[in-house]
Amino acid sequence: MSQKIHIAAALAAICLLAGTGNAQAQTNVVFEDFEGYGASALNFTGFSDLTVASGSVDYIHEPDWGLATPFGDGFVDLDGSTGAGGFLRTGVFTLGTGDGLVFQFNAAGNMRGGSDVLEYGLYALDPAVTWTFGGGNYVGYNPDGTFNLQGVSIAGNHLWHTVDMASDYPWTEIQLRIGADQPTQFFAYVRTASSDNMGPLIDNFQLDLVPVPEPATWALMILGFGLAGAMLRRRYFAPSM
Ligand SMILES: [Ca+2]
Ligand SMILES: [Ca+2]
Ligand SMILES: [Ca+2]
Repeated sequence: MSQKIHIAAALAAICLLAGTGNAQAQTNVVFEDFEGYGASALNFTGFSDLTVASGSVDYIHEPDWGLATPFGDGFVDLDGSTGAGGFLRTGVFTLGTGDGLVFQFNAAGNMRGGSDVLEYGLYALDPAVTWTFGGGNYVGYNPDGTFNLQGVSIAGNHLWHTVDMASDYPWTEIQLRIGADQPTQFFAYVRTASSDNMGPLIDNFQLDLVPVPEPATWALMILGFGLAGAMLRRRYFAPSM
């Protein structure tokens, strides 16, 4: 067999393994752009992938309210119309050991007056599963494209961050990245303690799971690259036959 064929075979093996890696790529499990619910509705609870666990939220479909959104016509006022701010959460998802997640959404101030505190975070269902900075289930916080741990709070199985939002706080992407070093059942949430029926605005609520490749896959990929490198060296540096 010629060296060219050896190299082609090695590259094909690498592509195959890379393909295996892609099959484990980021999996979107929640994406809620709030575009599909018809007319605006106070104290709305009919979201496909999200539950109003306490308080209330309003579904806004512009131009009904005259508020600005860069993301289509539909979004949410996190403080509904019952005088009790909403707690909006996902269903329960499971992270395996070594898996990660990306939780992100867009948020803005209420655009009507006063200021609110927006809180978002994660709860692990098992109180024995605790979040930590580094040692256990770890956390990275990414508010503006920068990756750091600034501002995140942890108390056992509860991890959260709060943002003070003046009414004119501009639409901002908020992102939380987590990795698990133990099997972890969890849900993600946003909530506000606002109780004047004018709360932070929320859009594009998204949760992605990011499985990490199995160690065996990494070993095969490293082996594959090593073989290709060895064959390329032979091709270009071995004495001609
Ligand atoms: Ca929207
Ligand atoms: Ca409201
Ligand atoms: Ca408020």
